[in-house]
Amino acid sequence: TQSHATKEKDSNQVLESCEEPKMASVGCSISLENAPTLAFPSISTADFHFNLEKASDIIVEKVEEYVNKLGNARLVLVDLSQNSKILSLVRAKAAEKNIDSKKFFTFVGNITKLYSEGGLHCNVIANATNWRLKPGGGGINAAIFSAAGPTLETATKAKAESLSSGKAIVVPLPSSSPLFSGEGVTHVIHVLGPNMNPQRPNCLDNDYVKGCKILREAYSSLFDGFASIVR
Ligand code: AR6
Repeated sequence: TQSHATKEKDSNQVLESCEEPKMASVGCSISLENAPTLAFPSISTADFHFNLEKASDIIVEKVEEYVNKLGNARLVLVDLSQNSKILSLVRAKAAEKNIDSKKFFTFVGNITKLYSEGGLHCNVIANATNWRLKPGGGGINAAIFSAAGPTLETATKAKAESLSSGKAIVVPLPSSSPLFSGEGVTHVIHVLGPNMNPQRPNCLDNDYVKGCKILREAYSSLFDGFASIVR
């Protein structure tokens, strides 16, 4: 809609010109503002202590692999802070590849308020969860379960009781959830990444051969899950 497009374009959440694609010159390009969009966090790089250089390589590699398979759908890497190191690393590495900046970009904002505060419409959001698929634990998992309300927990339980690392699970969000009505989110995809934090379950003790393999699997499962919704 007009107001939607205006809101997205004028958003002050857009902090760098390369973050949110500008409208191309008139007549040259179709706007993707209402295209199916997956907003996802950098999996495992905060509470799970995964190395940022290695994670950023894997994010760019997996985005490059999937972005053209997804038609007009968009992939958006989100983080809370303008100073996010993972966003800078990914932006720099993505710029060296032939990735369409209308289909993949980074965005600064709270993943639970991308439309209401950032004007960015994302119908699907990814959650970096825990193996129990339970609310809490801090980070993005706590934020998403809390913003979505108890219906997300119920809908998640109906799909699975637990998740193994490297896997993702697609959960349709009930329309009664405030994330659905307020933000336009129709699905949450829970992803469990590799853990390098000794204080958390299943720590890989710095085994980055295993860790990188699992992180690649995690992004593949996430993007496959998104593809299954887009189709
Ligand atoms: N909006 C956007 N990005 C966010 C938000 C938010 N509201 N909150 C955090 N991030 P993390 P992990 C970014 O720690 O490393 C949980 O306790 C954050 O800056 O949430 O995979 C789970 O229960 C970082 O870039 O996930 C698991 O036990 C990214 O999201 C464990 O943490 C992921 O940070 C998973 O750890």
